[in-house]
Amino acid sequence: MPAPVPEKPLLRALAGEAVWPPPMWLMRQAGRYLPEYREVRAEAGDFITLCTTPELAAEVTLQPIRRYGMDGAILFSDILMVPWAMGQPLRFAEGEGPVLAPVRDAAAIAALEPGAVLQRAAPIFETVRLTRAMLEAQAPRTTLIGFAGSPFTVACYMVEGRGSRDFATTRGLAYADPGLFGKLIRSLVEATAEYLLAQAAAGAEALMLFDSWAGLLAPSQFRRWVIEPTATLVRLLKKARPDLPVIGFPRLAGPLLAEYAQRTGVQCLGVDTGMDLRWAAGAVQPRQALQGNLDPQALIAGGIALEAEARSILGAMRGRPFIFNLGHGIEKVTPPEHVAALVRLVRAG
Ligand code: 1CP
Repeated sequence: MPAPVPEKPLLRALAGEAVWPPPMWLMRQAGRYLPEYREVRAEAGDFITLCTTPELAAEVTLQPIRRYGMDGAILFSDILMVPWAMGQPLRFAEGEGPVLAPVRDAAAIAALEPGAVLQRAAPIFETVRLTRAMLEAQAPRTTLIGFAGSPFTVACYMVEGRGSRDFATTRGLAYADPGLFGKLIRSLVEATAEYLLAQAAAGAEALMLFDSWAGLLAPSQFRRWVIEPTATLVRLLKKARPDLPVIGFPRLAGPLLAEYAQRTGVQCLGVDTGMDLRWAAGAVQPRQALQGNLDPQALIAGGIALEAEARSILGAMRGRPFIFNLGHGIEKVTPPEHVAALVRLVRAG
């Protein structure tokens, strides 16, 4: 039996259709550049409280949908909520980013509780349920995107204990003790599959895997710690939910994007700001959608610079399955009216 044709533009693009004008949303579209986000964030006090209070998290997920009518709404949460749900102590320090108790040896890995993820993350699944219901009532053409970090990128934060420019400790551990690092990665693959399937059961219609630090790896390590675990994860997802499209975003993958696209089984490739979209189109299958890749700095600048960049992306992607997005998360200093101007431009095709 052929799969039913979805009505939502973003789901149609993910199914391989060249929808035009292309559906759009922006990575980190709910966030500090929006005054209405800052208000709810202040009310919640703590970032983890915001992520685990379904009414507040659903509200901020919907803010950019109300303001701009985006085609995609991304669950408001964070990639670090998986380690948090595995019992790794986590806090978000003001102006400093995430801080975790580092996991670097067998004892620390053994202390993790992957089996507790579904129970601890229950408020996040409730956010998905609530958000989907609100979208059906208020924006029925908008697709709800669930997400998680990819095993490698999440492992980066778990091992390093904080953000880093090069995640040298993590990459060093992967070479020095691949058995131990592999154990952490396998445990993340399993926990992440369960976590994403629970989001899907709660109403997420597509899933995105953020692999922000994939491009730090040497090719041999990229194959071992990015492509292989992602392929396993996607297989687990597809076994349970063959209908569910997956967007993979191996940031800074460069030419290895082609192998990632071939071997992981994702329907859509997120393209980072530094990659030429026409090259990416040649590196993936014609029915695999691309998503990206406007420079967040062009969105901050606005005006003719923004217009030229957006038009060049549209020109390169017309006639193939495509989702307009940024090449990296939106910056805090972005003027909200520049986002409105971009939406008008993309909607005009
Ligand atoms: O106080 C605050 O408001 C904290 C800022 C913030 C926000 C708004 C953090 C802390 N996370 C988020 C939400 C978030 N993070 C979303 C949902 C919002 C949306 O897209 O609209 C998503 C999808 C993420 C994903 C995420 N978190 C990534 C992958 C994407 C990327 O930007 O590379 C990563 C690496 C993180 C970790 C993280 N969480 C927060 C920060 C500041 C960071 C980066 C830490 C670092 O510098 O390494």
